[in-house]
Amino acid sequence: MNVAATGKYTINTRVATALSGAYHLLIDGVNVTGTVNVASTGGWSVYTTVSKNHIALTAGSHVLRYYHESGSLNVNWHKFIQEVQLFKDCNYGGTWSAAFVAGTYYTANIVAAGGVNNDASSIRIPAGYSVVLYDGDSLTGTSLTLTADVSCLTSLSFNDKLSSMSITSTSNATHAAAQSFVQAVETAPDQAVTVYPNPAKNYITLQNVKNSVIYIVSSTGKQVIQTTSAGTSTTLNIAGLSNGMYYIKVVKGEESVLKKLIINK
Ligand SMILES: [Ca+2]
Repeated sequence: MNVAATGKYTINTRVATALSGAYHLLIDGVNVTGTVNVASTGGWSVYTTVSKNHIALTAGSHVLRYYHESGSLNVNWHKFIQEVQLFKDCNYGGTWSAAFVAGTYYTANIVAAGGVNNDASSIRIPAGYSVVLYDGDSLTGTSLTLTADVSCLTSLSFNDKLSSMSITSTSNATHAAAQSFVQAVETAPDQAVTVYPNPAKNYITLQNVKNSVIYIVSSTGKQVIQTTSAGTSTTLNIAGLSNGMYYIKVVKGEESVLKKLIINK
């Protein structure tokens, strides 16, 4: 994946399971989420969003890996949302910084997040947020509304004054820039063809594949299965395939859909 801007990120992962499962995410080989346990969501296509906050990412190219620990999960997509970040010094530096998702933060909350009262001098505000700073605790006193980065709060007469703040996410759409850089990692969420379970062990079921040709290709590009489905749904035996990442290509007429498949036995 390509990270547009250095910062702290919330990673939202869309998952569904009729059973339960556990996974973690690795970035450049480092487990950044810890074990994430998912209880039954009520069905293989009943999706819920799991959020992991304050993941540090630097600008540039990184390798994101999904590691399936146990159970069975359908994983639909990962979405990265950059968080608001306070810094001790101007120009986003200093001996402390603290990251925040949308919400209300009194002095105690800012301190709990790693910040210091009356000490912030710069703030990162990604597109899609509105932040109101207050010089008193509990959203009191002089306030300042911001919607973009400020490299030095001295310029707005708010240096070393912040004691509480309110962060509002103004639009999911404006987080698209953060989301777009992972679109190659997972398949699009709304394609009609569905595959479950995914990650899988010995069998997978594909739905909405009437009159389609189905190919399974290894991550190195080797075709390992080819079959034709006459019915709307088909179940394939994949017991002979070893663990790893595969692509499922479903071709119907002139349309084709590519889905990622993880095999983990
Ligand atoms: Ca300061």
